[in-house]
Amino acid sequence: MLLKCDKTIPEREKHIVIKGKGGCTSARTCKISCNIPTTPGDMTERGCTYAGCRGVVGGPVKDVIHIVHGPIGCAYYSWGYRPHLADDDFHLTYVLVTDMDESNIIFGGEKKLYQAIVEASREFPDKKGVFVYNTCAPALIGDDGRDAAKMASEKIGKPVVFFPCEGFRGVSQSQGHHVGNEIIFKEIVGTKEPEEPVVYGINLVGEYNIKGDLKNIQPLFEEMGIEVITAFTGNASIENLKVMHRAKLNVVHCQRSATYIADMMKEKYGTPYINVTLWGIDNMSDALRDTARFFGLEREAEKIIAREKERVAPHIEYYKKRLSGKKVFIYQGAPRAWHWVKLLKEIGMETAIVATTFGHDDDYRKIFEKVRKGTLVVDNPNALEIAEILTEYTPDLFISGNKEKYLAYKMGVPFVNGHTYDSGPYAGFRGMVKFARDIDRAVHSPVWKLLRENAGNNGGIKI
Ligand code: CFM
Repeated sequence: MLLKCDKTIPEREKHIVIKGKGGCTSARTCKISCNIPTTPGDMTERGCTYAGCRGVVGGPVKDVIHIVHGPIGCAYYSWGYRPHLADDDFHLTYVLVTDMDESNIIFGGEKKLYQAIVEASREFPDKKGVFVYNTCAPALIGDDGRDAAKMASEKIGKPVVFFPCEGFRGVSQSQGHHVGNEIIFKEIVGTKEPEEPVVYGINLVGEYNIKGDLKNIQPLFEEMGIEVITAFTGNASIENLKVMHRAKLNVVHCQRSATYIADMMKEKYGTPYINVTLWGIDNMSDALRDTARFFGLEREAEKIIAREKERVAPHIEYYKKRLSGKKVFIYQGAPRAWHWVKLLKEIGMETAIVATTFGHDDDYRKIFEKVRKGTLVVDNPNALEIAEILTEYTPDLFISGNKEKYLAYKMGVPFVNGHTYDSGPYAGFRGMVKFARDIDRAVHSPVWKLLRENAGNNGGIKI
């Protein structure tokens, strides 16, 4: 369908679908156009390949120096917005860039990159290696950054990993996840053997420790007797990545950004993987159960699940009473949009609108499987569409990110940040209580009533 604001971009029609209309009755029959280039002129909110590689997959690695090879803006705007925490937050503290300027564009930036790597590793001698992220500018002029990285690696005696993640490579940040997975797999994984043989070891793949999610998850696996070799890449050390090929099982959480490495490990090392969701009570229980089944630790898992469920149940009940029947609009990068449909039902909420920035067919299949008839599904929405949806479809809650937050506030729509979390962490059993509390606080904030009473017509914006 075409929204009113899209009269001048009729191409948007195939990106917006209502489940239950026009032959869209099930995950099999619902078709939506996705993962294709954005129509020129459409103000997409998508990021670029570099953003997906540097900001999502490579960036969280805590003990390497991250250097951006490109203009300063590429570095600055990719720094500091995603709270992928670690016990050493070096990677979030510093932003390093070769700062390519006009003369480098004319005469080349390879020497500058070499120098930057050598200088940075002298400045931070305790770091275990260097990750270099290539941007559009050096790629377009034909810099051989890979060669500069190789020479610098010989000079400093540490690994220098070059990511060819130039922004223009893909249609969104999703391509950057792929590049990040491939380069880490090819250049780091398997370069060392663990000191002790791994027996009950897993990797949590696609778990980025947003606002400390891992502290709600990892201890539960450990309590079952399962060692987490690495979380790819939340709170990850390059040393963890080197030995991740010895894990017995990959437990894949973000299935958009990290299934690539699980597939590559399966092919090369025969490591099986399972897909899980680590948000929500039932999802988290299933994740522990499925992992336990692989190792024959079912009894241990059930004990933990029962204890945690009992602990959170009264809280969940409390919020369920307050939130039942509320209508939600979820707009996330991709997987969280489908991960969260079931979890919101646990607190009585219905998802009425779902949108993703860079979802692929498999993400939308999962969305269409989970949502009920009448749900509006939107691929790669622009700001005008979001504003129209907020006014015409009047959700009781909008779960989205910083780019949309102030639009929602101005329009008087309760909002929770699903990317970086309001309080957080939201993963695991205890995280679900925090998620519910933040939702409750947003939905029942007295500010909305005051706004309606005092702001009157509010400049024509319907609230
Ligand atoms: Fe995976 Fe993510 Fe997401 Fe993602 Fe992201 Fe993110 Fe996201 Mo923001 S890795 S795809 S590129 S779950 S940063 S931690 S919240 S858009 S839905």
